[in-house]
Amino acid sequence: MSGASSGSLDPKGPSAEAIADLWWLMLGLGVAVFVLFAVLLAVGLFRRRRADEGQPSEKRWIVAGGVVMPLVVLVVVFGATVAAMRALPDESPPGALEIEVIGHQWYFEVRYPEAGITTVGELHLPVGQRVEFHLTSADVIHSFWVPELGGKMDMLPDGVNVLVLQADEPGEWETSCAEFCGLEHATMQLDVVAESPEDFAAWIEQQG
Ligand SMILES: [Cu+2]
Repeated sequence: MSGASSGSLDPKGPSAEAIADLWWLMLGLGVAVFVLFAVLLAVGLFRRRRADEGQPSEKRWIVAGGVVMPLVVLVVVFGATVAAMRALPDESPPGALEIEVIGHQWYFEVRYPEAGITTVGELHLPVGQRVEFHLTSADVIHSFWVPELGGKMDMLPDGVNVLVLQADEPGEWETSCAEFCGLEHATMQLDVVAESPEDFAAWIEQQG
């Protein structure tokens, strides 16, 4: 199950990959700005002020470091965020597999309407295809999140939220409810199994 190589920084599908790329970009920019300012601060602290130094250059530093640079960084992050959002699939092709996931206090109910199968605490999906998840809740608000595949999305008692996810390679991941939903929230877990379409079909048959 979840080991050293799992989580949202070990993406196994296109949605998670777009989000992870964005995360690395933001980390890189943050580190670059931090290092730059740490160096400038050190230089400023240890340098002797020359007697003939005037005020104008200080103003330039404030405009460059306090206005221009944040503006550039924010515009880059905004652009990358919009691009990542566009990369997330929000609809699935006609005939795509539909899986209903219903949050309960405190377990996940998983239904495969086409096959007429219901499981609890275990979710199987075939790799290499977009799957349409219909998320809802039987009681309070829960949240569905498989970090390796992307997401997360609320499971609401008064409606159905649709999330389209795809797994690019087989794997098994353990995840849990991502929204505090009562005393046993921490025990509300979901085992996710991504497998080849053949294995998935065999599993469906076995369940039926
Ligand atoms: Cu919950």
